[in-house]
Amino acid sequence: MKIKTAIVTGASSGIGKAIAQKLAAEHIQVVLVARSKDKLSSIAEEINKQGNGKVIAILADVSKRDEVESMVHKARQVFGSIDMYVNNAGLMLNAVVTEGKVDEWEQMVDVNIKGVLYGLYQVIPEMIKQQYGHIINISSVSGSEVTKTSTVYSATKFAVRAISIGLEKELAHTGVKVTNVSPGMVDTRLIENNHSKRTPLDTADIANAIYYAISQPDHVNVNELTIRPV
Ligand code: NJP
Repeated sequence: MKIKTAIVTGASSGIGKAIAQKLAAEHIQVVLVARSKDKLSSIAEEINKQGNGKVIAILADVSKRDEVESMVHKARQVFGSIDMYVNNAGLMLNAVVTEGKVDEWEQMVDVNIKGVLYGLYQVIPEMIKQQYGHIINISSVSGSEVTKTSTVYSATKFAVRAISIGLEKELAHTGVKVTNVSPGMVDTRLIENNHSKRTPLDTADIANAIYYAISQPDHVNVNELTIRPV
């Protein structure tokens, strides 16, 4: 495995935390990114105690371009090159168009779409230069399906999937891989108000699927992963 260092956004809870734990357990050095200082510090401490991959925490709001730029800069100062970037930070707020909750729509667009692009902008040129890297974009099953309550959230996740599809073509022959991940329901705070009868997946199920994608041989690019509860 060529991946030695990874940045995981939204690592202060849920799926991002599980991805960071899995990568560190596989001896990858991880930069944990989110806005909650205390949560990030305690996750970093907990992972570092296990003594596998070293982990550091950097605070950043991914919807702020300058904060993403400075986070990636700091990550490079500590770890040198960045081999993997996991665009996981995301929000699912009230998404119904007819209720007109413009502030919520703007937050979702800013974090779920612009946040993804800001991260890519910072890491891709170096990955192309080193002829190696892996981008993981966390979209959703809502990136290919829309319900009457998910319109705006789905729009942002369709956008993430579109970015993954286009980026894979842009990066063909560069050595940089792109994987779009579409989770179904996963047991995190994001689905607090969900009343589905299916038992949600564990966050570790998503982390394990991502590890499958990154542990393939150099010539294999797993472009799409959809993971749903049975
Ligand atoms: O949610 P949650 P998940 N800047 O709320 C961070 C997708 N997904 O793990 O900043 C930086 O536990 C926030 O950190 P903090 C979903 O769309 C999920 O379920 O400290 N970070 C926290 O660490 C999302 O893309 C399900 O508040 C920001 C993290 O994001 C991804 O999975 C299904 C931020 C959110 O953790 C992880 O969500 C599906 C910002 N501006 C897709 N704003 C599911 N759970 O069922 C938020 O299809 N964060």
